[in-house]
Amino acid sequence: MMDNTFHCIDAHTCGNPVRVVIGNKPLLVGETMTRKRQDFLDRYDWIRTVLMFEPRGHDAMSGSIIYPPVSPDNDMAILFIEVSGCLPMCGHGTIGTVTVAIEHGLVTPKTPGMLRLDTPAGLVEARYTMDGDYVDSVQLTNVPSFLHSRDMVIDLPGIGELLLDVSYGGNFYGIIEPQKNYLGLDSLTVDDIRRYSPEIRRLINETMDFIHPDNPSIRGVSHVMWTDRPKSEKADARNAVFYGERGIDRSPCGTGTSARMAQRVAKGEQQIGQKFVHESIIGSMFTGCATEFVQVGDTVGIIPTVAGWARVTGENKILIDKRDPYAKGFLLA
Ligand code: PYC
Repeated sequence: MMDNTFHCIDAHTCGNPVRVVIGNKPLLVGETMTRKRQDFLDRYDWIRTVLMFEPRGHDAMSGSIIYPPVSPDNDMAILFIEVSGCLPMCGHGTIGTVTVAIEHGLVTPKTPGMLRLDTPAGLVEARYTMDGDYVDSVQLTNVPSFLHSRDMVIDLPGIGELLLDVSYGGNFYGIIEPQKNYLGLDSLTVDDIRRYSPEIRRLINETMDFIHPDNPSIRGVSHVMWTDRPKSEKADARNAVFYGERGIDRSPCGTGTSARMAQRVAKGEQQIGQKFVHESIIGSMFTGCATEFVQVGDTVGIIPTVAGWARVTGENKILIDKRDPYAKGFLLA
């Protein structure tokens, strides 16, 4: 029987929350992070809803649980928890988790300045720089990313036809660029993004079953990315990423940036080795690069890197009072 107290360190990565659970972690069964993720969902999903849903979390809440590595060559494993479930991979979550783990001495890197991470989507390498006792920045070498489908057309009630691509960067993304019926981010309110995106995701998933060729547990478009030209002169593009039922990423989205670079490289809009600075809905930035081509199933994809920073906001001892009718959390529909 687990006790009812969860020790967490709260942080944010370029504006998006990362709640890292460091105490009272459930023991998970399975030889891989894919199996452990399924075990968590089968037996311990209540921990996710306790820590991510209101009143302890919110619509865009996100976090992780750190585990020992599944392979002895690696440094640690990460299980991602967030409002919509357990993502196979989360870029902002990894940057935040690495920052917390290093700053709080939760892991001893086998190679100084680098952590090899087991995630449900595969191996991710994180290189970090220090500023005294603090982690200054983290650069991820993410899982192979690829453009899955291009030039799909959906008919969105109230808006009309939208042309979009589906690309993978650790999660599957529907990517919508400015066009006749979408004039750019300034033409949408936050409420518009929340209203249209779930419907778009539903329509995309109706067209076919999006399945990762090497890991069938990763399936379905979960995220919708609205793209635009940057506001900052330092950036190459801007985005707003929708996830869960109402979440909008405040960071430029690590798996989204990876998916976007895979799409851009496949369409000849970005070269291998070229820097890509991605700006978020709040103006924070990740620096990405497609470092090389890689084969993924029948498709040529890329190996993406994504760099950003995270800052710790506090230490959090989260309690569950058994008398609390909202102990397991709730979300507004
Ligand atoms: O950074 O990969 C990411 C991410 C996914 C959902 C929110 N952020």
